[in-house]
Amino acid sequence: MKIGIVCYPGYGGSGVVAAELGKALGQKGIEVHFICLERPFRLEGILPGIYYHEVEPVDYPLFKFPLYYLPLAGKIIEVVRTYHIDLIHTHYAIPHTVAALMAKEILSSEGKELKVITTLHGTDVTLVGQRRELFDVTRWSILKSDGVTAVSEYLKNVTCEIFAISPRTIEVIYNFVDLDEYRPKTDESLKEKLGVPEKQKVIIHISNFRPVKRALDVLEIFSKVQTEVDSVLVYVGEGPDTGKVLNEVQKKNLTNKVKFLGKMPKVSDVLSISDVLLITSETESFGLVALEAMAMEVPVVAYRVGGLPEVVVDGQTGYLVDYLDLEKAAEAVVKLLKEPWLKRDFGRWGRIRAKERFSKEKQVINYLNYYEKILKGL
Ligand code: GMT
Repeated sequence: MKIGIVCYPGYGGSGVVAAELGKALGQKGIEVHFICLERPFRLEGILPGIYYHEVEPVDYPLFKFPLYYLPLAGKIIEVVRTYHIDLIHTHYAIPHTVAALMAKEILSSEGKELKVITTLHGTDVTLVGQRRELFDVTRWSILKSDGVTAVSEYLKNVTCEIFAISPRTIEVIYNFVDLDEYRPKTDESLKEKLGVPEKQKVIIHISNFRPVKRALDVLEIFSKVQTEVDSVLVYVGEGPDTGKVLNEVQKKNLTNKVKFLGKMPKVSDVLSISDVLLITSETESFGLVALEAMAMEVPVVAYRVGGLPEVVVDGQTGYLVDYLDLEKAAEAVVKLLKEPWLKRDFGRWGRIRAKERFSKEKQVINYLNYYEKILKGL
């Protein structure tokens, strides 16, 4: 089997899932061709079975913005023709699936049958796809794909509801974590490197700081927590709301208790010294970072939204509180920080759950089976 993967290469869950899936398929002897704007940040070095093809946006004085979607379709055609690819797997519907479907149509006129599978990741349905100008295009791309997967039951249901796409079936294939890479480890020097005293507890938030992540809520919750427990807040990632958070940290006089580490390609080191992961998203189709934390035995405190209840078990691997209930979220964090046995217990259950339901091995096999089904036209 030869496949093409189209994804956003930057800091985001969909790119991480696409890159990790591609690497795992390559290790199984499948030829995988990534077709992206840049090399995905998780695809470092020489990897078995992995090829990378760069899409060059086309600029011309007449255009207001460089074109991406059409050169992407052109690149897909070129790669499919050259390497005899059977299937394109797009991550994030817009505009990737639309470009792949255009390539499929063009190639069919020369007798080449190309299958297109779309994996919906979340905001392509819940935010971007709902914009009036993109709604019909997103719906069409879902209906015309040969196969569609969603990363949670929540996302499958919300997609069917929003786009009224029955009888189109959507397969749920959960996101996954590499349990060898994300495993608990003790390296005391990491805390020291961050300038955090050994006895101080660490609360961590990892995101792209888009408005949907509500990164300011994290600070509100932390400002309550730190009055009760000696702790620091570590922010990992960067994005549109970083400036707002920086300002608010200064206003609250918390500069010596809040650290900004910026973007990091791998978060396992920083998770290994964390006591609680805090997620305050308005919606989250899955919450890959919650799974990564659980795999590392770090309990999660989050709002009960989207697909998070499918990942985090309330009262067992973390606490889920009502949306915007900052008070309850702070109480939950304090409880976990004050009772080390509880944190340990939740952590262990988190890793067990990650292993049982969201292991890389299991989900990669699910993708492979789905590819075979679609290639056979079933
Ligand atoms: O908003 C993000 O965090 C980025 C976005 C993406 O497409 O990269 O994340 C979505 O896909 C991830 C991987 O499947 C999921 O774990 C995230 O929950 C989802 N984000 C949202 O639904 C907000």
